[in-house]
Amino acid sequence: KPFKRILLTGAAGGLGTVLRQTLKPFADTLRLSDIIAPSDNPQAGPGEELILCNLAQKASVDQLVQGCDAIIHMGGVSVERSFEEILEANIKGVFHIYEGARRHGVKRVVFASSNHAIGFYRQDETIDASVPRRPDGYYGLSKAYGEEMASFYFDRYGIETVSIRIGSCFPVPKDRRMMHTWISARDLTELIRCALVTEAVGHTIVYGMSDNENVWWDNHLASKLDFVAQDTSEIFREQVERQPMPAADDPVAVYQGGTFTALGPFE
Ligand code: NAI
Ligand code: 15L
Repeated sequence: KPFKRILLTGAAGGLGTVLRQTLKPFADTLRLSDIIAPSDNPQAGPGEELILCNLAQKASVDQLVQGCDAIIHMGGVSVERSFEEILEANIKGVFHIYEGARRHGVKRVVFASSNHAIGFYRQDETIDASVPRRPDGYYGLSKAYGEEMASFYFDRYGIETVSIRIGSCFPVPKDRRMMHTWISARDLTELIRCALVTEAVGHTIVYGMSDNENVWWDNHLASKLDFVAQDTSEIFREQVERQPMPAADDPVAVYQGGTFTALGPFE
C-alpha cells in the first residue's frame, strides 16, 4: 500500500463514512477522526484507529497528526454558518492541521475545498483554477483561506497539497444545478487517490466533478493528476428534470454556488 498511516478527518460525516471504506487500499492503517463518533460504526475495525478530536484545539490536533504520513482533511463545518462557528472548525482547524503536518513531517495533504470558494461566478461562465476566488459566504471564505494556507505551507515548508474544490458529492444530484456540479463517491475516491500518489503537485487546485455534460469548470491546470472520471450525472437527467424549473433570477439558477450566495446575515 502506498502509505503506512493516513489521517482522515471528518470521518463521521457523509463523505467520511464512504471514504472510510473506499480508502482502505491506500494505507496499512486509516486513522479516523471526528468531533463525534461515527454513528453507523463507532468502533475501530481492522486497519483502523478512531480518535475523537476537536479541530479547534491545537494540542489535540498536534497529537492526532503525529505518526501519519498523509492527511485527508474533510473535517469541519460543511455548510454556511456564522463566522464564529466557521472560525473555530474550519479556519483554526486548517491551521492546526498544517502546523501538525509541519511539526511531524507530513509531506502530503488532500484538502476538501469547495465550489463555494468560487460560488459567486455565474453559471454562464467557465472557469479554471487560476481565476480569482469569489467566495459565496463565510463557509466559502474558509475554503479560500484553506487553499491559501496550503499554498503558503508549500512555498515555506514544502508540504504538498491537492485542494479539491468538491462540487456536490451525494448519491444522486438533488437539483438541476447539481447536474453540473455532481461527483460520484467512486470518482471522488479516485481523485483522492490521484491526489495522494501523483509526484510534485506543489499546491494543485482541482475541481471535483464527474464526467458531466455542460460543466462550468475546466481542469486543464490539474492535468498532472491524470484523473479520469468514470461516472456522469447524465444518468439522472430524466429524474432531476421532473422537478419544476426555478425562476431565471433564483440564485440556484444564476450562480455556481447556488443558494449559498443568498444565505445570511446571521445576526
Ligand atoms: P459533513 O458535515 O457530513 O462532515 C463533516 C464532519 O466534520 C462532520 O462529521 C463533523 O462532525 C465534523 N466536524 C465539524 N466540526 C468539527 C470540529 N470542530 N472538529 C472535528 N470535526 C468536526 O460534510 P461532508 O459532506 O462529509 O463533507 C466533507 C468535507 O468535504 C467538508 O470539509 C466539506 O466542506 C467538503 N465538501 C463537501 C461537499 C459535498 O458535496 N459533500 C462539497 C464540497 C465540499
Ligand atoms: C458544499 O460545499 C457542501 O459541503 C455540500 O453540502 C453541498 O452543499 C455542496 O457544497 C454543493 O454546493 O452542492
